[in-house]
Amino acid sequence: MKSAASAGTAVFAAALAICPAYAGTGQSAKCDVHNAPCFAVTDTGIEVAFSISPKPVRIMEDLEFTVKLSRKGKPVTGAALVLDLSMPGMFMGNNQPKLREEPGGQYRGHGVIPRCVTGRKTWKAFIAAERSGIVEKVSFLFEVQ
Ligand SMILES: [Cu+2]
Repeated sequence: MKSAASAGTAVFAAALAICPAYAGTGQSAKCDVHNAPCFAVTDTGIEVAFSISPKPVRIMEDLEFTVKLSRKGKPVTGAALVLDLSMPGMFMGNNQPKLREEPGGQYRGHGVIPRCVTGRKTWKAFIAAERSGIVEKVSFLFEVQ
């Protein structure tokens, strides 16, 4: 592997090795939200880092959701974000924590992941970022505790 151009790139590359990148095929990247941010790259090269805290991530707790957008390591600002939390194959109500933009291409908000009556723990985070009329989409699958 070539040496990374910057520390940021190195961190991103290392994270990709843990969490496979979403390749724009309509599949969700699996992600271990309890240990590290989820990473994906959109078709147009926007890097998306998604994290939930506090960790481990538990249902029925006030959670903070953070999405960080960058391109080649530089912050992507001014995007309108939608974060949609759902369970694959099951309607769990509308779970869309509102994310507010902060400096550095970071978008943050709060919400609660509800309890599932079946006891299942797999959730999907769908993120759409709209900027200048272009919508970038990624999604991640993760397990809650
Ligand atoms: Cu459910």
